[in-house]
Amino acid sequence: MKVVALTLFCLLISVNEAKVFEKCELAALLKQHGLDGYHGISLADWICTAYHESKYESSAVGPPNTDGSQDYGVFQINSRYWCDNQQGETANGCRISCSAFTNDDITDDIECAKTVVRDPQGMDAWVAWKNHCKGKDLSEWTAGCSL
Ligand SMILES: [Ca+2]
Repeated sequence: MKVVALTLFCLLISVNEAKVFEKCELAALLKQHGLDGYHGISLADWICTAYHESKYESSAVGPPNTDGSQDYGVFQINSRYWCDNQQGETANGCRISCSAFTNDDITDDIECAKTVVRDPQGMDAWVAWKNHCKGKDLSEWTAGCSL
């Protein structure tokens, strides 16, 4: 019985695929997938944003927003506008299920972030970026990383 319970526990862990990235690990991934300088936004802006949105946690799901929508993954992508969480109205701008943003493969998260930043409001879509990163010296966010 104990063995079964442990196996089930491990299975649940692996299905959930939760991952907290290291700063430089995430920076390398974002660069690899073309975010460094994408739409004029520096890699440090993206790292600063991801930190303040999710603390680099791939499985992060935010508490409901005032409109009932929720935010998903390292970039806390919103279900009202960008992904479908099967709970209410969505523009689903990235044509994807929100659950795709909570596993440890962030390729699709990155692609959706590109779509978000091409929208007229740009990086202002991320409240954490506006509050913590916009107009600041962001050199710390990529310091010490071999990129
Ligand atoms: Ca993903």
